[in-house]
Amino acid sequence: MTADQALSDAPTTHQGILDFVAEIAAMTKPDAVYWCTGSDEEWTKLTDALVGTGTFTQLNPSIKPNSYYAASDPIDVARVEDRTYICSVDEKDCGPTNNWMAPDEMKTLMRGLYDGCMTGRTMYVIPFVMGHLDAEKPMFGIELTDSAYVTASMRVMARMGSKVLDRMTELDADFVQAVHSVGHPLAEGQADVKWPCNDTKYIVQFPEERTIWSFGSGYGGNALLGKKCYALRIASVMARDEGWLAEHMLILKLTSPQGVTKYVAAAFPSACGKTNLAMLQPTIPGWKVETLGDDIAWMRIGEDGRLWAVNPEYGFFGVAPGTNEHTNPNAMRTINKGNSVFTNVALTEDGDVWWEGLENPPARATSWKGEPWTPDSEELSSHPNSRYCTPIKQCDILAAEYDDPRGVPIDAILFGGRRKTTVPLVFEARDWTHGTFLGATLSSETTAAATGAVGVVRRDPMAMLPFIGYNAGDYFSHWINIGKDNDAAKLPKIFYVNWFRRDDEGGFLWPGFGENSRVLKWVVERMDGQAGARETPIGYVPTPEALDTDGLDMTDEALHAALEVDAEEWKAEIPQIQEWFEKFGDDLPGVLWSELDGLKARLGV
Ligand code: SAT
Ligand code: MN
Repeated sequence: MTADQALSDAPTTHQGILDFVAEIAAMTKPDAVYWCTGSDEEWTKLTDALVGTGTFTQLNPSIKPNSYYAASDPIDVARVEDRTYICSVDEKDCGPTNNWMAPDEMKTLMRGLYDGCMTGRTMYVIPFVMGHLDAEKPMFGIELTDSAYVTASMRVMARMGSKVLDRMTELDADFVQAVHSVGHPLAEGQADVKWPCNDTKYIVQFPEERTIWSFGSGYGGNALLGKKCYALRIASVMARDEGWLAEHMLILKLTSPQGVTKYVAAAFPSACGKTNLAMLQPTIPGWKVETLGDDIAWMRIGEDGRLWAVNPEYGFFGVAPGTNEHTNPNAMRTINKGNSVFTNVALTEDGDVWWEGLENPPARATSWKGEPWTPDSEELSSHPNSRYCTPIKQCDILAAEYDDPRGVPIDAILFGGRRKTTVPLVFEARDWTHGTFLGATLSSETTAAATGAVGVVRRDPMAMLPFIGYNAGDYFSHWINIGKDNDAAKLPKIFYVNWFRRDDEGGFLWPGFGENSRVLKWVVERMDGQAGARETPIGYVPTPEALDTDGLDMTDEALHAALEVDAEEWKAEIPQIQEWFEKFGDDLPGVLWSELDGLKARLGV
């Protein structure tokens, strides 16, 4: 496709955008180029087309208005971490936790894959902004994709369309270049498949160029490039360079019965209940939670010295299985309003969706694999990483501050993982550096959000292991420096939580979900110097009396077990942490070794 053909409808004079579109169109050779406006008519056209190709099934409008069901190819259900690369100029900048290839080598390889890869398809040009369009420095991107599914999903997940493009043109703005192809060209007359993708997949970040090249997958985190690729991997590099933080964190607002408001950010690995915590419905009387975000927080030190957070996204991309009226009533209300896309769940006979853990199993349904399913079936109806994609504005408990480009000042940061043993329900770090140590050594059992074995304990620093766009050792230093360069008293207090500790029979010790409000209450009271805690080798753990257990159906024994710090279990962690730190060689900040020495000394090893 010539530049003239690619740009014939271009609604912008921004030379950088025009050059980008012309270059990628020349390489990928789509049949047509379409500039997205973000309008309702466009959504209708896209979704109609997706129904036409069989990718989408429209759900029953009287149950879920304007909503669609999709089932992916079974080889394309999650992020592919082994196919994800940070192609920094210098290999050292990618660090020991990422895959690396020299940028030129990767570009040569991918140009081979991209050559003609959009033949028979339309290339959609999606102008988007992560965060607010009227932010002091709006964070723009252009995603070029040959997937209508991705285009429709991007409209839910990010602010996009004509308004964004006009502003980019007006400002002659810099932007992140994001290229995506499903890698499934269509020869003349060749019929499309429901879920085009390719056995070969590459999810590649070029951090210095602020560029993303993705190939072969249509799945969320691999294909909606504003999300993990931009707002975490590329943004973490920008944040390092500019002195802020791009983190895998939810943001919530907590109001006490006395009307005192606190803002909490919390990092958990994918599929560990972040969305549920973000929209938690407290079980303790008088407390109120409002949400600002469920996945990503961009945090900057404000003029007042506090750490201010915004959610750069515009929608929720939540794990469906396990979501129900008990675990997340607010998510249920949000998705029931419609305007949503459901992927890899089950489709019921009345045109609704269902997944494991949802109330009222249907007598019959079609599984995510397209097979007949009944409650007696041995196979799951839904993939464990099946997702709903729904507009954040539909959430009844969205905090009004969501619309404030300055964001909210964070009072507490929680780090959490999924651990059957060792880690108590909650404890407080001694200070920012100790909190950074807790984040840097965060561990969790793996989940279905990424391909690979499930249930294996791995270190997942700040829940950012798959998302740090540079050397993780330098990332830890960056965290330490935020503490050093700012007034510690104004920075958030750091806590560590574990909702997933088990008893000897394998049952969960803590009921979780809405009851987690009791832990949030302790956190808030702790910050105000009111809540009791005992000092342990790992930090400050609530005394059983300090935790509000009024009306909670839990034995004293279970409560003690949930809060226990077992020195032997922690001693067993030490060699694992040591081994983890050794990976980073000289790049690991020395103060983290000192923190480990401190822990060892307190444990008496
Ligand atoms: O990577 S996704 O954004 O698709 C989901 C997740 O892992 O949080
Ligand atoms: Mn996530």
